[in-house]
Amino acid sequence: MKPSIKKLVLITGATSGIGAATAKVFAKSGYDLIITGRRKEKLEETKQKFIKKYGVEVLTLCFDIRDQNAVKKAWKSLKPEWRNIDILINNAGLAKGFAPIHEGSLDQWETMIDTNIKGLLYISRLVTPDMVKNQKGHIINICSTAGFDMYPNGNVYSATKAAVDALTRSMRLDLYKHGIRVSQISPGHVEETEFALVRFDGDTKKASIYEDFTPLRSKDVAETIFFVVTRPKHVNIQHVLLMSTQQAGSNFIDRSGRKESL
Ligand code: NDP
Ligand code: 8X3
Repeated sequence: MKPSIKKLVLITGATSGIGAATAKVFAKSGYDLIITGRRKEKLEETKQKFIKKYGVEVLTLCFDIRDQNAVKKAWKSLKPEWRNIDILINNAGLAKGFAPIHEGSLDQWETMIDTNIKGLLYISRLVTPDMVKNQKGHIINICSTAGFDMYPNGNVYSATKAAVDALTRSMRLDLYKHGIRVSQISPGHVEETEFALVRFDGDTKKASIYEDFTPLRSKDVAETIFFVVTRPKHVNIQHVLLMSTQQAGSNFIDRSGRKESL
């Protein structure tokens, strides 16, 4: 179903996982897109595919979201009409490592803080002035169950997601009087992503964390995001916390086998 008015969505971290699945759901529905990430080829491949398959306009911005100047440069490279973002999806993020606090890696902590908190702030600071000027817009922050429900060895990743939650609520307080909706999506475990592989530095054995239960799929999260942004303008779904049926909390997962047919 095409939206009646063409809308522009900016999705950070659209080269894989939740961001890529979300880009597809929006492109399929006729939204124009700005997709970002560090992997240029993936962005280009997605762009060509969406233009051909869905007839939408797609722009790619390749930058490391931790680099304030790179984010600024990418934003400034956009023509003014591409800066009127209707929907900003702050999705780029990652976990690095899985160690107790007394053994954690400072480098990994910095990577998570710089990406999940500072990166989200850099892009939001650039996109929101035009939203305020236009008196409309919708921001979706991708948080996590980890931001509310801690688990052993999750420490700094959880802290970054708790910060995302604080920012979501603060951003809403700053922006609601300008007609801007701020929403948050907090998923539990999601497969069809590179999340675990990235967390464990490409160690496929350690990253095999979804084999004994059925987690959410990236498309489940993408469809939830789509539902949230397509409510009537007077409705703001502030927060969606979603988990697979076999997960009841960060520390409660039914690992008795995959139950695909649930
Ligand atoms: P993926 O690893 O599949 O995707 C992460 C995306 O973030 C990639 O597109 C990656 O692009 C981008 N990214 C990471 N670091 C940077 C950076 N420094 N600069 C620019 N882009 C970056 O994981 P998910 O899809 O699972 O993760 C998406 C979001 O969902 C994250 O915020 C994550 O914390 C959250 N989440 C994930 C859950 C899960 O179980 N998978 C559950 C709950 C929340 P590139 O590598 O090209 O730069
Ligand atoms: C990702 C989910 O539980 O691995 O945010 O932290 S978890």
